[in-house]
Amino acid sequence: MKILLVDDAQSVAMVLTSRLRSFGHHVLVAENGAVAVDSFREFAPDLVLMDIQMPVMDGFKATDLIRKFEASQEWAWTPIIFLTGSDTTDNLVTAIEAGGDDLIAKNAPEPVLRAKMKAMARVAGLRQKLATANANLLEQANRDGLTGLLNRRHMDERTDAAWAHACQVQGSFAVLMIDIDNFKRYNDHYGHQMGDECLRSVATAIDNAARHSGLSRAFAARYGGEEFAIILPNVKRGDFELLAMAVVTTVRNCAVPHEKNADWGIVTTSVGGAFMPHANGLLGALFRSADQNLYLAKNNGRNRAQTSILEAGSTAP
Ligand code: GH3
Ligand code: MG
Ligand code: MG
Repeated sequence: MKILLVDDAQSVAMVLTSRLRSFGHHVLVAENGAVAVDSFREFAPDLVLMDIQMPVMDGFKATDLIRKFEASQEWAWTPIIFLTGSDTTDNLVTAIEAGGDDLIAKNAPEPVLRAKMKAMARVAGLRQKLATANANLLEQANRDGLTGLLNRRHMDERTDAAWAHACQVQGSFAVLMIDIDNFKRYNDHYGHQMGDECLRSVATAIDNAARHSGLSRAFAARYGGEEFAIILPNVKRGDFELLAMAVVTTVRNCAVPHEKNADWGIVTTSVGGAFMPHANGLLGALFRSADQNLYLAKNNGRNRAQTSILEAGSTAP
Protein backbone atom coordinates (compact mmCIF):
# COMPACT_ATOMS: atom_id res chain seq x y z
CA MET A 1 0.00 0.00 0.00
CA LYS A 2 0.93 3.63 -0.40
CA ILE A 3 0.61 5.00 3.15
CA LEU A 4 0.60 8.68 4.06
CA LEU A 5 1.87 8.94 7.62
CA VAL A 6 1.11 12.25 9.31
CA ASP A 7 2.87 13.04 12.59
CA ASP A 8 4.84 16.00 13.86
CA ALA A 9 6.84 13.90 16.32
CA GLN A 10 9.88 12.72 14.38
CA SER A 11 10.60 9.85 16.74
CA VAL A 12 7.07 8.40 16.27
CA ALA A 13 7.23 8.93 12.51
CA MET A 14 10.60 7.16 12.28
CA VAL A 15 9.55 4.12 14.32
CA LEU A 16 6.25 3.70 12.48
CA THR A 17 7.84 4.29 9.07
CA SER A 18 10.45 1.62 9.60
CA ARG A 19 7.82 -0.85 10.85
CA LEU A 20 5.48 -0.16 7.94
CA ARG A 21 8.32 -0.42 5.44
CA SER A 22 9.33 -3.74 6.97
CA PHE A 23 5.76 -4.95 6.22
CA GLY A 24 6.41 -3.99 2.57
CA HIS A 25 4.49 -0.71 2.35
CA HIS A 26 5.52 2.49 0.63
CA VAL A 27 5.46 5.33 3.19
CA LEU A 28 5.39 9.10 2.77
CA VAL A 29 5.67 11.24 5.91
CA ALA A 30 3.95 14.61 6.39
CA GLU A 31 4.84 16.67 9.46
CA ASN A 32 1.49 18.36 9.95
CA GLY A 33 -2.11 18.47 8.67
CA ALA A 34 -1.52 21.19 6.10
CA VAL A 35 1.36 19.30 4.49
CA ALA A 36 -0.78 16.14 4.63
CA VAL A 37 -3.63 17.72 2.64
CA ASP A 38 -1.20 18.81 -0.10
CA SER A 39 0.60 15.47 -0.12
CA PHE A 40 -2.72 13.61 -0.26
CA ARG A 41 -3.61 15.14 -3.63
CA GLU A 42 -0.28 14.27 -5.21
CA PHE A 43 0.54 10.97 -3.53
CA ALA A 44 -3.01 9.53 -3.76
CA PRO A 45 -2.40 7.11 -0.86
CA ASP A 46 -4.31 3.87 -0.20
CA LEU A 47 -4.33 4.69 3.52
CA VAL A 48 -3.70 7.69 5.78
CA LEU A 49 -2.34 7.30 9.31
CA MET A 50 -3.13 10.62 10.99
CA ASP A 51 -1.90 12.08 14.26
CA ILE A 52 -4.47 14.33 15.96
CA GLN A 53 -2.56 17.07 17.77
CA MET A 54 -0.12 18.80 15.46
CA PRO A 55 1.08 22.37 14.91
CA VAL A 56 -0.19 24.43 11.89
CA MET A 57 -3.17 22.14 11.29
CA ASP A 58 -4.51 19.35 13.48
CA GLY A 59 -5.59 15.90 12.31
CA PHE A 60 -9.34 16.57 12.47
CA LYS A 61 -9.12 19.69 10.30
CA ALA A 62 -6.85 17.88 7.80
CA THR A 63 -9.29 14.95 7.67
CA ASP A 64 -12.16 17.34 7.03
CA LEU A 65 -10.25 18.96 4.13
CA ILE A 66 -9.29 15.58 2.68
CA ARG A 67 -12.93 14.43 2.78
CA LYS A 68 -14.01 17.68 1.11
CA PHE A 69 -11.40 17.16 -1.61
CA GLU A 70 -12.57 13.57 -2.12
CA ALA A 71 -16.18 14.75 -2.46
CA SER A 72 -15.11 16.76 -5.50
CA GLN A 73 -13.63 13.64 -7.12
CA GLU A 74 -15.59 11.13 -9.20
CA TRP A 75 -15.38 8.32 -6.71
CA ALA A 76 -13.19 8.23 -3.63
CA TRP A 77 -13.01 7.24 0.01
CA THR A 78 -9.54 6.67 1.35
CA PRO A 79 -9.38 5.03 4.77
CA ILE A 80 -8.00 7.36 7.46
CA ILE A 81 -6.81 5.86 10.73
CA PHE A 82 -6.09 8.22 13.60
CA LEU A 83 -2.94 7.71 15.66
CA THR A 84 -3.64 8.22 19.35
CA GLY A 85 -1.99 7.84 22.70
CA SER A 86 -4.58 5.26 23.69
CA ASP A 87 -7.39 3.48 21.87
CA THR A 88 -10.23 4.18 24.29
CA THR A 89 -13.93 4.00 23.35
CA ASP A 90 -14.30 7.78 23.58
CA ASN A 91 -11.39 8.31 21.20
CA LEU A 92 -12.82 5.83 18.72
CA VAL A 93 -16.21 7.57 18.64
CA THR A 94 -14.57 10.99 18.16
CA ALA A 95 -12.33 9.61 15.40
CA ILE A 96 -15.22 8.17 13.42
CA GLU A 97 -17.32 11.31 13.88
CA ALA A 98 -14.40 13.35 12.55
CA GLY A 99 -14.43 11.41 9.26
CA GLY A 100 -11.90 8.76 10.21
CA ASP A 101 -12.41 5.01 9.86
CA ASP A 102 -10.55 3.66 12.85
CA LEU A 103 -7.84 4.51 15.32
CA ILE A 104 -4.71 2.81 16.50
CA ALA A 105 -2.44 3.51 19.44
CA LYS A 106 0.97 4.85 18.44
CA ASN A 107 2.60 2.28 20.68
CA ALA A 108 0.39 -0.62 19.52
CA PRO A 109 2.24 -3.95 19.59
CA GLU A 110 3.72 -4.89 16.23
CA PRO A 111 1.29 -7.80 15.57
CA VAL A 112 -1.68 -5.42 16.05
CA LEU A 113 -0.23 -2.86 13.61
CA ARG A 114 0.59 -5.64 11.14
CA ALA A 115 -2.94 -7.11 11.39
CA LYS A 116 -4.62 -3.72 10.89
CA MET A 117 -2.42 -3.02 7.89
CA LYS A 118 -3.33 -6.41 6.45
CA ALA A 119 -7.05 -5.57 6.76
CA MET A 120 -6.48 -2.17 5.19
CA ALA A 121 -4.51 -3.74 2.31
CA ARG A 122 -7.57 -5.90 1.59
CA VAL A 123 -9.74 -2.80 1.48
CA ALA A 124 -7.22 -1.07 -0.78
CA GLY A 125 -7.24 -4.08 -3.12
CA LEU A 126 -11.02 -3.99 -3.34
CA ARG A 127 -11.04 -0.24 -3.93
CA GLN A 128 -8.57 -0.72 -6.78
CA LYS A 129 -10.76 -3.42 -8.33
CA LEU A 130 -13.85 -1.23 -7.97
CA ALA A 131 -12.08 1.75 -9.50
CA THR A 132 -11.00 -0.38 -12.48
CA ALA A 133 -14.49 -1.85 -12.90
CA ASN A 134 -15.96 1.64 -12.67
CA ALA A 135 -13.60 2.98 -15.32
CA ASN A 136 -14.45 0.04 -17.61
CA LEU A 137 -18.17 0.59 -17.12
CA LEU A 138 -17.83 4.27 -17.89
CA GLU A 139 -15.82 3.46 -21.00
CA GLN A 140 -18.47 0.96 -22.13
CA ALA A 141 -21.30 3.40 -21.43
CA ASN A 142 -19.64 5.88 -23.78
CA ARG A 143 -19.23 3.39 -26.63
CA ASP A 144 -21.61 2.22 -29.30
CA GLY A 145 -22.16 -1.52 -28.85
CA LEU A 146 -22.01 -2.44 -32.53
CA THR A 147 -19.08 -0.41 -33.83
CA GLY A 148 -17.10 0.44 -30.69
CA LEU A 149 -17.01 4.10 -31.71
CA LEU A 150 -18.13 6.76 -29.23
CA ASN A 151 -21.91 6.74 -28.99
CA ARG A 152 -24.25 9.59 -29.71
CA ARG A 153 -24.84 10.52 -26.07
CA HIS A 154 -21.16 10.80 -25.32
CA MET A 155 -20.50 12.57 -28.59
CA ASP A 156 -23.13 15.20 -27.69
CA GLU A 157 -21.62 15.75 -24.25
CA ARG A 158 -18.10 16.03 -25.56
CA THR A 159 -19.10 18.18 -28.52
CA ASP A 160 -21.04 20.63 -26.32
CA ALA A 161 -18.05 21.02 -24.00
CA ALA A 162 -15.61 21.46 -26.91
CA TRP A 163 -17.93 23.97 -28.57
CA ALA A 164 -18.31 26.01 -25.36
CA HIS A 165 -14.54 26.14 -25.04
CA ALA A 166 -14.07 27.07 -28.71
CA CYS A 167 -16.60 29.93 -28.32
CA GLN A 168 -14.72 31.18 -25.28
CA VAL A 169 -11.36 31.29 -27.03
CA GLN A 170 -12.81 32.15 -30.48
CA GLY A 171 -11.18 28.99 -31.82
CA SER A 172 -12.05 27.22 -35.04
CA PHE A 173 -14.51 24.31 -35.10
CA ALA A 174 -15.68 21.87 -37.74
CA VAL A 175 -18.08 18.97 -38.15
CA LEU A 176 -18.14 16.14 -40.69
CA MET A 177 -21.32 14.12 -41.22
CA ILE A 178 -20.76 10.80 -42.94
CA ASP A 179 -23.44 8.57 -44.45
CA ILE A 180 -23.06 5.19 -46.15
CA ASP A 181 -24.32 5.23 -49.73
CA ASN A 182 -27.27 3.05 -50.67
CA PHE A 183 -27.05 1.15 -47.44
CA LYS A 184 -30.66 0.08 -47.49
CA ARG A 185 -29.90 -1.83 -50.69
CA TYR A 186 -26.86 -3.37 -48.98
CA ASN A 187 -29.09 -4.74 -46.22
CA ASP A 188 -31.70 -5.89 -48.72
CA HIS A 189 -29.10 -7.68 -50.82
CA TYR A 190 -26.68 -9.11 -48.24
CA GLY A 191 -28.88 -9.29 -45.13
CA HIS A 192 -28.79 -7.37 -41.85
CA GLN A 193 -25.98 -9.40 -40.33
CA MET A 194 -23.65 -8.54 -43.17
CA GLY A 195 -25.01 -5.01 -42.87
CA ASP A 196 -23.79 -4.91 -39.27
CA GLU A 197 -20.38 -6.21 -40.37
CA CYS A 198 -20.25 -3.50 -43.00
CA LEU A 199 -21.06 -0.82 -40.39
CA ARG A 200 -18.15 -2.09 -38.30
CA SER A 201 -15.73 -1.91 -41.24
CA VAL A 202 -16.85 1.60 -42.16
CA ALA A 203 -16.62 2.72 -38.51
CA THR A 204 -13.05 1.41 -38.27
CA ALA A 205 -12.09 3.14 -41.51
CA ILE A 206 -13.57 6.44 -40.30
CA ASP A 207 -11.83 6.13 -36.94
CA ASN A 208 -8.52 5.41 -38.71
CA ALA A 209 -8.94 8.40 -40.98
CA ALA A 210 -9.59 10.62 -37.94
CA ARG A 211 -6.61 9.21 -36.04
CA HIS A 212 -4.22 9.41 -38.98
CA SER A 213 -5.20 13.03 -39.60
CA GLY A 214 -2.77 14.05 -36.85
CA LEU A 215 -5.49 16.23 -35.34
CA SER A 216 -5.17 15.29 -31.69
CA ARG A 217 -8.53 16.72 -30.63
CA ALA A 218 -10.60 15.18 -33.44
CA PHE A 219 -12.95 12.36 -32.47
CA ALA A 220 -15.28 10.10 -34.44
CA ALA A 221 -18.66 8.84 -33.25
CA ARG A 222 -21.63 6.84 -34.48
CA TYR A 223 -24.26 9.50 -34.98
CA GLY A 224 -27.10 7.01 -35.51
CA GLY A 225 -28.04 4.23 -37.95
CA GLU A 226 -25.57 4.28 -40.85
CA GLU A 227 -24.48 7.83 -40.10
CA PHE A 228 -21.24 8.86 -38.43
CA ALA A 229 -19.70 12.14 -37.39
CA ILE A 230 -16.22 13.50 -36.82
CA ILE A 231 -15.92 16.51 -34.55
CA LEU A 232 -12.93 18.75 -35.13
CA PRO A 233 -12.20 21.36 -32.48
CA ASN A 234 -9.36 23.78 -33.18
CA VAL A 235 -8.67 22.65 -36.76
CA LYS A 236 -7.17 24.46 -39.74
CA ARG A 237 -9.47 24.86 -42.72
CA GLY A 238 -7.07 22.95 -44.99
CA ASP A 239 -6.84 20.01 -42.57
CA PHE A 240 -10.63 19.87 -42.26
CA GLU A 241 -11.02 19.72 -46.05
CA LEU A 242 -8.29 17.09 -46.35
CA LEU A 243 -9.94 14.90 -43.72
CA ALA A 244 -13.35 15.17 -45.45
CA MET A 245 -11.76 13.74 -48.59
CA ALA A 246 -9.64 11.26 -46.66
CA VAL A 247 -12.79 9.71 -45.12
CA VAL A 248 -14.30 9.10 -48.56
CA THR A 249 -11.03 7.58 -49.83
CA THR A 250 -10.30 5.49 -46.74
CA VAL A 251 -13.74 3.84 -46.79
CA ARG A 252 -13.50 3.27 -50.54
CA ASN A 253 -10.05 1.72 -50.14
CA CYS A 254 -11.52 -0.92 -47.83
CA ALA A 255 -13.22 -2.20 -51.02
CA VAL A 256 -16.09 -3.90 -49.17
CA PRO A 257 -18.20 -5.46 -51.98
CA HIS A 258 -21.57 -3.76 -52.54
CA GLU A 259 -23.05 -4.93 -55.84
CA LYS A 260 -26.02 -2.64 -55.58
CA ASN A 261 -24.03 0.56 -55.08
CA ALA A 262 -24.26 2.26 -58.49
CA ASP A 263 -21.25 1.68 -60.75
CA TRP A 264 -18.71 1.25 -57.99
CA GLY A 265 -19.57 -2.22 -56.77
CA ILE A 266 -18.03 -1.44 -53.36
CA VAL A 267 -19.19 0.38 -50.23
CA THR A 268 -18.81 4.15 -50.46
CA THR A 269 -19.75 7.11 -48.29
CA SER A 270 -20.89 10.66 -48.78
CA VAL A 271 -19.56 13.35 -46.48
CA GLY A 272 -20.96 16.76 -45.59
CA GLY A 273 -18.73 19.17 -43.71
CA ALA A 274 -18.98 22.61 -42.20
CA PHE A 275 -16.15 24.75 -40.80
CA MET A 276 -16.18 27.88 -38.68
CA PRO A 277 -12.96 29.89 -38.38
CA HIS A 278 -14.18 31.43 -35.11
CA ALA A 279 -16.75 29.48 -33.09
CA ASN A 280 -19.71 31.66 -32.32
CA GLY A 281 -23.47 31.33 -31.88
CA LEU A 282 -25.32 28.05 -32.01
CA LEU A 283 -23.66 24.70 -32.61
CA GLY A 284 -26.89 23.49 -34.23
CA ALA A 285 -26.26 25.82 -37.16
CA LEU A 286 -22.92 24.14 -37.86
CA PHE A 287 -24.55 20.69 -37.84
CA ARG A 288 -27.38 21.95 -40.08
CA SER A 289 -24.86 23.27 -42.55
CA ALA A 290 -22.94 19.96 -42.52
CA ASP A 291 -26.25 18.14 -43.08
CA GLN A 292 -27.14 20.36 -46.03
CA ASN A 293 -23.73 19.61 -47.55
CA LEU A 294 -24.29 15.90 -47.01
CA TYR A 295 -27.56 16.22 -48.90
CA LEU A 296 -25.70 18.02 -51.71
CA ALA A 297 -23.02 15.31 -51.81
CA LYS A 298 -25.78 12.72 -52.20
CA ASN A 299 -27.53 14.73 -54.92
CA ASN A 300 -24.29 15.36 -56.77
CA GLY A 301 -23.75 11.63 -57.21
CA ARG A 302 -22.61 10.19 -53.80
CA ASN A 303 -19.11 8.83 -53.04
CA ARG A 304 -17.79 12.36 -52.45
CA ALA A 305 -17.33 15.12 -49.90
CA GLN A 306 -19.00 18.51 -49.93
CA THR A 307 -17.83 21.18 -47.49
CA SER A 308 -18.45 24.82 -46.73
CA ILE A 309 -17.22 27.63 -44.51
CA LEU A 310 -19.53 29.44 -42.10
CA GLU A 311 -18.50 32.98 -41.31
CA ALA A 312 -19.12 34.47 -37.86
CA GLY A 313 -22.64 35.82 -37.42
CA SER A 314 -24.19 33.30 -39.80
CA THR A 315 -25.16 31.08 -36.84
CA ALA A 316 -27.26 33.69 -35.04
CA PRO A 317 -30.56 32.17 -33.85
P1 GH3 B 1 -28.44 7.05 -49.22
O1 GH3 B 1 -27.35 6.72 -50.16
O2 GH3 B 1 -29.33 8.13 -49.72
O3 GH3 B 1 -27.93 7.35 -47.85
O4 GH3 B 1 -29.36 5.76 -49.11
P2 GH3 B 1 -29.47 4.73 -47.94
O5 GH3 B 1 -30.12 3.50 -48.46
O6 GH3 B 1 -28.15 4.53 -47.31
O7 GH3 B 1 -30.36 5.51 -46.90
P3 GH3 B 1 -31.63 5.09 -46.09
O8 GH3 B 1 -31.75 6.14 -45.02
O9 GH3 B 1 -32.79 4.90 -47.03
O10 GH3 B 1 -31.30 3.70 -45.44
C1 GH3 B 1 -30.47 3.57 -44.33
C2 GH3 B 1 -30.48 2.13 -43.93
O11 GH3 B 1 -29.56 1.88 -42.86
C3 GH3 B 1 -31.81 1.66 -43.46
C4 GH3 B 1 -31.54 0.87 -42.20
O12 GH3 B 1 -32.09 -0.39 -42.23
C5 GH3 B 1 -30.02 0.74 -42.18
N1 GH3 B 1 -29.50 0.67 -40.83
C6 GH3 B 1 -29.52 1.63 -39.89
N2 GH3 B 1 -28.93 1.18 -38.74
C7 GH3 B 1 -28.54 -0.10 -38.97
C8 GH3 B 1 -27.88 -1.09 -38.19
O13 GH3 B 1 -27.53 -0.91 -37.02
N3 GH3 B 1 -27.62 -2.30 -38.79
C9 GH3 B 1 -27.96 -2.55 -40.08
N4 GH3 B 1 -27.68 -3.72 -40.60
N5 GH3 B 1 -28.61 -1.62 -40.83
C10 GH3 B 1 -28.89 -0.42 -40.31
MG1 MG C 1 -28.82 7.99 -43.63
MG1 MG D 1 -27.17 6.17 -46.36
